[in-house]
Amino acid sequence: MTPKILIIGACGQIGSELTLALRSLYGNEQVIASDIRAGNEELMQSGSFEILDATDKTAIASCVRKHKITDVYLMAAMLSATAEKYPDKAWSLNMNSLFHVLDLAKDKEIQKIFWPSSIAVFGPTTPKQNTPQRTIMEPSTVYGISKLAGERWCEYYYKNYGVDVRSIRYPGLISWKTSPGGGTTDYAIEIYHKALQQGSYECFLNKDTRLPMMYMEDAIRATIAIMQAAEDTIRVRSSYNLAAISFDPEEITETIREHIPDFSISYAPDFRQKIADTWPHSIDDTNSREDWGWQPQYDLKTITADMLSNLESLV
Ligand code: AKB
Repeated sequence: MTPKILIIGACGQIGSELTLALRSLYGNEQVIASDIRAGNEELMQSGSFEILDATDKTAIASCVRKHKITDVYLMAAMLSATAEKYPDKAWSLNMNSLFHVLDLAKDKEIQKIFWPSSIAVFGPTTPKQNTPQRTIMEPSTVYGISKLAGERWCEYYYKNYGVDVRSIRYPGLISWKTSPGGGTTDYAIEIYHKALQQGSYECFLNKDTRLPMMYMEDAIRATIAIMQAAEDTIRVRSSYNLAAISFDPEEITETIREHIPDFSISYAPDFRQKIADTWPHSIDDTNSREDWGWQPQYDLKTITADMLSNLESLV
């Protein structure tokens, strides 16, 4: 059966690309986009859109009933850097929205949920290299605490109420279509914009801050793949580790210099350095590969070439 999808947070960095990908896969009329405010032209014109506050349970429930929704992708969240500034708001948005959707599935109003987690669930005591699926998890950021709590609730709703919720721990995501907002890994997008606009970039992380990253195309493919996988192949019901590449600001700079030889970088680490220092350097995603066939396609060189040529064509 073709799913009838509601995307909550459809105008954000992941949501906007996911909406278009799902519309081209299932048909425009099958995918309802929603967000607290309107999005870009392509998203608004390619299918139905609803103004929806992810913390408003009644509004989500009536949207689900109105459109006879089967699957919800809950993409609304406050990311790591912003969440440190607004802990209460971050907790309220990240947790309440999840409960609203989990409860709709528990009450059989929807059939399937996608909910994104993050490498932020790991903390300073987690092994940093090739971080395993199951390991020490003591996140020290508001965002990380909310994502870890969310993961535990997803597993709880699956085990106790049979809720079919599926989740991925996204690494830092790199994209050119929609800007990210309030993340610690956002430097890896800003750097391309500044390289083209002014030939230089002041980085808010130190040059050797190695973090797991992924191109948006890969992240969208992973999201669709986990949702299309047969129910019994999804054996991790908290959230799956997911990996593609890892690099630091110095390495991304080198690949940019292959296209813009006199690009220069300077370093002025701010409060986001403290966040990045608690996160893994690389991720072991064996479970995703074995359970639902995950395989990334983009490496740092192909990401850089694609980012620069697409951003260049926009100006
Ligand atoms: C962030 O930097 O907060 C996000 C994430 C790693 O979840 N990109």
